[in-house]
Amino acid sequence: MSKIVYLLNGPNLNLLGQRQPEIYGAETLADVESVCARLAAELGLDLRCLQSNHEGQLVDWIQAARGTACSIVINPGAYSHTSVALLDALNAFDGPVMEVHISNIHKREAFRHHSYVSQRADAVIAGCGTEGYRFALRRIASLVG
Ligand code: CA2
Repeated sequence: MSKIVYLLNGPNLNLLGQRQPEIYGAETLADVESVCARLAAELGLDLRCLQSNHEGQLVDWIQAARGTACSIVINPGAYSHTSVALLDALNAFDGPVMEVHISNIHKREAFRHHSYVSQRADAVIAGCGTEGYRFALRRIASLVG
C-alpha cells in the first residue's frame, strides 16, 4: 500500500509566522512543513506538502490524492466553514482524513464553530497549535502502518 500522505493547507496559511502569532504561533509554513516531513520519514510515511489560497486548487489536489495517497491531513482554513466542494471531494477519497486547526475554533467566533470538512474527517485536532499536524501524522502511522 502507498505510504504517500498529502498535507494540504488552505487559504492564508502561507502567512503563518508573519502575523497574529498570538493565535497561530511564530513558525512559518515552511518550518511546519519541514518538521512534518522529518517526522513523516521517521514514521515511514512519504509527505507531500501543498498550500493554496484557491478552493478549486484544493479540490484538484484532493482528487489527485485518490489512488495515489493513503491519507490526507488537511487544514482547510476558512474553507472549513464554507466549502461543500471540499467536503464532496474528500467524500470521494477512500483513506483516513485528518482535519487540523491550529487554533481552537470552538473558542472563537460562532461562525468558526461549524466545519463542513468535519463531517468526513476521521479525526479533528483543534487548539494544539502546529503540533496538531504532528499528532495527525502519528495517528495516520498507527492506522496505516
Ligand atoms: O485554526 C486554524 O488553523 C484555522 O483553520 C485557520 C484559518 C481560520 O480561518 C480557521 O477558522 C481556523 C485562518 C488561517 C489564517 O492564517 C493566518 C496566519 C497568519 C496570519 C494571518 C492568517
